[in-house]
Formats: sequence, C-alpha cells, structure tokens
Amino acid sequence: MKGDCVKHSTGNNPEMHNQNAKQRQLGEYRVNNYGKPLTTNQSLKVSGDENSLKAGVRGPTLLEDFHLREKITHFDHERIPERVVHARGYAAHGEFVLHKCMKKYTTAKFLHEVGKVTPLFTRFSTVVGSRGSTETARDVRGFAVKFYTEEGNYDLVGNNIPVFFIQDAIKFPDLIHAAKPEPQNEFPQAATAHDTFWDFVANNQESAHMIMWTMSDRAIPVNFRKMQGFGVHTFRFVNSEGKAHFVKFHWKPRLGIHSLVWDEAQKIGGKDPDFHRRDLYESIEAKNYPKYDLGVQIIREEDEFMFDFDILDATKIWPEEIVPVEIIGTMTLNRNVDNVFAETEQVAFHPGNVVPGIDFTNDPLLQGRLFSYLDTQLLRLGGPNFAEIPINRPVCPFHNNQRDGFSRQRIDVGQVSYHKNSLADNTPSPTPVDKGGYEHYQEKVEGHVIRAGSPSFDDHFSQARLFWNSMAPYEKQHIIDAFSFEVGKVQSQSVRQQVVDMFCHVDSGLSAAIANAVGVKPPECTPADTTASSPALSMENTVFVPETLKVAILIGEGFDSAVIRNAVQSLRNESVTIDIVSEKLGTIKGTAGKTAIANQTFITASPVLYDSILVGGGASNNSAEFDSNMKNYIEETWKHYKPIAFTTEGSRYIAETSVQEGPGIIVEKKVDDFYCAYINALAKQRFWERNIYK
Ligand code: HDE
Repeated sequence: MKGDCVKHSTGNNPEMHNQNAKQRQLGEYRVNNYGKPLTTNQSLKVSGDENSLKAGVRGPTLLEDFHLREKITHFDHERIPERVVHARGYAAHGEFVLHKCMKKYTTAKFLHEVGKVTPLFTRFSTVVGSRGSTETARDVRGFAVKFYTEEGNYDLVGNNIPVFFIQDAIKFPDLIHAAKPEPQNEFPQAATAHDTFWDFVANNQESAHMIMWTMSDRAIPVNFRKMQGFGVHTFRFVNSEGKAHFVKFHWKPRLGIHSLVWDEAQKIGGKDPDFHRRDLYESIEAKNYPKYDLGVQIIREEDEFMFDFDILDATKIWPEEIVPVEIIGTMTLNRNVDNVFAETEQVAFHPGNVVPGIDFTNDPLLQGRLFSYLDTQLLRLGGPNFAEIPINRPVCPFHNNQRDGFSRQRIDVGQVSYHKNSLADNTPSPTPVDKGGYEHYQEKVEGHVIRAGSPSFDDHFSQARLFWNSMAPYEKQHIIDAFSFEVGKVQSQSVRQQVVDMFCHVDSGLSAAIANAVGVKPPECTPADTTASSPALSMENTVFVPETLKVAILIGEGFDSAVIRNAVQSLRNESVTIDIVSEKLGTIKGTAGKTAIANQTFITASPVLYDSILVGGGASNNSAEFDSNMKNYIEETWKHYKPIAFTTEGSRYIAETSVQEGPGIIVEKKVDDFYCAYINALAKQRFWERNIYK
C-alpha cells in the first residue's frame, strides 16, 4: 500500500458511511469473475474444463495437463486449520460512531471527536464446536470487534459473558481439552454435557461464577443481535498526561438481551444449524442493521483496592450498580461480507492489537492471551504475513524492517531492511510518544519470581451467588434445568457428586435440586454469605420491542383475506418480519377473490424458527394433515412460551390443543384492537407465567 491512511468518513456525510475507509480498501481486492473467460492462474485462457487431457478418448490421463494439475492441486489445499476455539463463527462489517469524547481518559484518537466514524469488522462465534457445528449449542459466544482506526487496528476480543472459567492463562489448554469432545470417541460435539468438562469444573472451582452464566439463558442467545458483549478483562485507559484509569468494556444491544429456551435451541440445532448466521445475514440484507451501544466502566487507579473483589480477577464483574456503565458510542453492523473464507475465516483478532491510550493490566488471563493469538495465527494463516491479508490490513500503511516469509505480498523496495541505518536516513524510524508513538503504561512493578496465584483471587463463590440472587424465578428454574441436563449426562457418579457439592457453595436449594435430578446425595455445606443482588444481571430487566421479530402466518385455502391483509400491514408497520406458511408454496386463495403467496410450507419451516405464530385458519383437501400441522405449530409455540394470535377463524384450534387462554394468547374475537394487542404481546416475547404442563 502506498500513500497516507485511507481517509475515514465523517459522521455528517451519510453518503460516506457506506463508502467507509475499510470498504474502499477491500474494494481494491474484490474480483468479479462474471462474464470473464476461464483462465489458469497464469492467465492462460483454457479451451476446456470438463475433460482431462488423455491419450485417446478412452486412454490414460497425461501428466502434461497443467490445467488439471493446477485445478486439483489448488482444491487439495483449500482448507486451513480451523480455530482451535471459536471455530464456528460469522461476521459482518460495520461502523462505530462516537457519542462521548473520552479525551479526559485516553489518547486513543477514535475516542475523541464526537460523531467520528470508525470502520470495523465484528465476528461472533461459539467456543467449543468445530467449524460445521450447530449454532444454537449451549455455549459462550465470542464477540470480537476489529476497529480500523487512523492509528492502527484496535481489537476488542470479547465474549457475551462478562467473566471467564479460569483466572490464569496457563489453565486454558486444560479447560479446552476438558470441554471439547472426549478424545477416545470424539463426542459430544459442541456440548459441555459430558464427564471431562464437569470433572474440570469440580476440580477447578474458580469456574463457579462462569458456570452460573453458562447454565443460564445467556448461553443460548436467540440471535447475535440480541446478546451483550463484554471485554471481560480490566484494561487501562491512559490520557495525555500519562494518567491511567482502569476500564471494562460492554456492548449493549439496542434490541435487548433475549434467549431461546433449551428445548427450542436443541430442535433448531437440527432444523436449522445455521440459525444464527442466517439471522444476521438476513437482517443486514433487509437493512435491519444490528446496533450495540459501547459502554465503559471506569475505576480510578487510586480506588483499585476499594472493592471486595480483586479488579484484576477475570472471574469477577464490577456490578453496574456499584460502577455504572457509561455509554460512549454505537456500533452498527451494516454490510455482509463478500466472501466468508476471505474475510470471516481469515480475520485474525488479537487482544494485543491496541492503539495509544489503551493498555493492559496484570490480569494473568489477559497476559497469556497476549501471547496466544499471534502464535495461533502463524499456524492457522500459514506464516507471519497474515497482516497483509485484506481483511487484516490496517487502513493506514505499515512500515518496518520485517521481510520475507510465506506468501509475502508487498514488495519492499530499497536496500535497507535494518535499524539503525545511515543508508536510508535511519528510516523507518520510531515516533516519539508525544507525536503518537505507542508507549506502554509505566506501571511500577516489583515482586519475587513466584509460580502462585494471588490470595485476593480466592473467593470463587460470592459473585456466583450474586448472579443466582439476581435471577427472576423462571431464570433460576432454567439454571436448575440446565444443570440437570448437563450433569445428568455425566456417566461418573463421583463427578456428579462433586458438582453437586461444589454448587452448594452457591446455593443449597440449587444444589439440592441438581442432586435430586442427577441421582446423588444431597449436599451438605454453607453457601457463600451474600444476599446482594444486581438487577442488571437479570434478562427480565432488558429492552422489549417488537422490531425485527419473525412471525409465521399460518393459512390454508379460503382464509379470511381481510383479516390477514390487515395483520400483514400492522406487523410490517412495526418492522416485524413475516413468512406466510401453508401446505404448499405459492398462491393460496382467500375470501373475496384475494390471494396470498406462501413462501414457506409446514415442512420447510418449523415453529421453533419463529418468535410467534398467527393462526389464520383456512382449510385444505387433506384436512386431517392440515389440522395436524396447525396443531403442531400451535403446541410447540405454546410450549416455548411465545405469543400466539388466533383470528376468529383460527381460534377453533384452541379447544383442540393445550393452549389456555391468558397472557400472550390473543384471540381476535375477544379483543377490541386485535393487531395492537398482538404487537404488545410480541414485544414481550415470552410469557413465563404460562403453565405449559397443565
Ligand atoms: Fe480466546 N482464543 N483465549 N478468549 N478468543 C482464540 O485465537 C485464548 C479468552 C476469544 O472470532 C484463539 O485466532 C487463551 C477470553 C474470541 O476470530 C486463541 C485464553 C476471551 C475468539 C485463543 C483465551 C476470549 C478467541 C483461537 C486464556 C473473552 C475468537 C483462534 C487466557 C475475553 C476470535 C484465534 C475470532 C480465539 C486463546 C480466553 C475471546 C487460541 C490462551 C477470556 C472472541 O488464540
């Protein structure tokens, strides 16, 4: 790359938004093969691509067929190693707009000018499953953002859960070995419901807090657009006077935090293993751009020891009620990738990619990560030149004396590739700190060389209990159910007992319920002594809006066209996405000579893929099958606590199913404004008060 930084667009010019700096840079690498002649990689036009070169039409293939050899050789090498963790992921381009000047805290320029737009690339992922695994597995989600700032790339490589399983990076290989499929039989895929994982948990009890989160609904997000993100570690902001503050980062989705229920998550795993990527892709294509506010929690250096937890411990949160989250900007994801391999697969995140004014702390988990990411990219991306891959290139050129290596693309000109020199006027040369050169924070450190953890990291249960105390009753029940499922899959009775004994330190009722479900002795212990709670941790206190929810309208021949037309209009007015589901694709005849086009059938779709259904009625030649399909959709939606609307015609199914009229069941003939009542119910999304076992 030559010349200066690719210029960033400004917040005031909407046209520039779509033409952001990174997009323009990537544009230089985009190749469209449409309408072009087929050539070899040497640009030789080929005359045939269906037969290899042979000695006679029935004869042997010839070695001189360079086209065949090049094509097959390239194919043979198409795969690269998948990420050792976070293999299954999906990404999108977007931008970050700053709302609040952070100059007081940090010299990072992308955090100075209100309205400034910084291009970015965000990849979401599951942790445990391999690249082809189902996306709705119970798991932590990666939430990694690469900001292409004018001072270089800044990567905020976070998760959707604010704490981690372990406190020291040296345990990471152990954690992942225990969580991945077991080596002797390589199952289960994308699941922690097996012996080695729970053996690790019970024998590494710092995992308690994180396990409470992974057993909660946070680990089965409904989609990427409705999950929070966290930087997890404590970082530092450093200002122009060299003064530092501790900082934690939060992403807060504008649509609120919402999850699947476990039964639904498992079924979606079969019906649509691509459920999350499809949602993100389709939302962006429909211009329903996901938005997340960036928040920071800030603690003054002099207050480091004011808390009853160690702020460097990655198994601890800073409760928002004690350290408020200040919103400073918004991320909008507004463009799908052109090519998943080139961008999503080849993107290389690294928590060590920072800009001046953002620095690390001594969190031993973070310190280990600073080594791991660069190291893993060397293998995954085949050598040291991965920063030259288009998606990884900063928008400003880089200059140094690094040379050569596999797949080097740039052509460094000139004689000099060392520092210091006189032949190139001692360039490229370091930039003084006051001119923007990166300076590490000058923290004073002293101590004995020691392989030990800090005693201030020893309390593993208080915040696990804080989380439990903060849950609504239905959230607590989901946690008990998740433990019962996961630990119930463990073959070793000893491990099941150890888990029950461990979680007694969080809550005796919780562990007694698990003990009962998994057939081991009730626990005996005293739980952590805290009655504290943090309302911000409960998903009950999130945002509830109908926008972008997905509704299936179920109809058959002869449906009431006026009612359905009004329903479609009212839902579209609220930006709700609609599928018309019937027994066949295409035209379905309604009353008054009107028609509707079914874009899904009862078998191509499934009730678990929707946020709600509207039962519109109508009929079919095969009425037994039609009724059975309708009833199946109703039962499943009812069982997953989702709102159901019945037109007058559709309400005949109520008596034939488990549905009890009550919250979230909207019947046309029983409400004055059917559509308005339905939209209000949609916004609420789940009706936990529903007793599905009646
Ligand atoms: Fe990662 N992690 N990690 N991790 N991590 C990787 O890097 C690692 C941790 C996270 O979409 C790997 O390029 C160690 C915490 C995300 O490409 C690897 C430790 C958090 C992603 C690695 C951790 C994360 C990764 C695998 C313990 C949340 C996916 C492939 C100290 C704050 C990024 C790769 C993407 C990926 C190492 C713990 C988030 C092996 C050693 C804590 C979102 O380098």
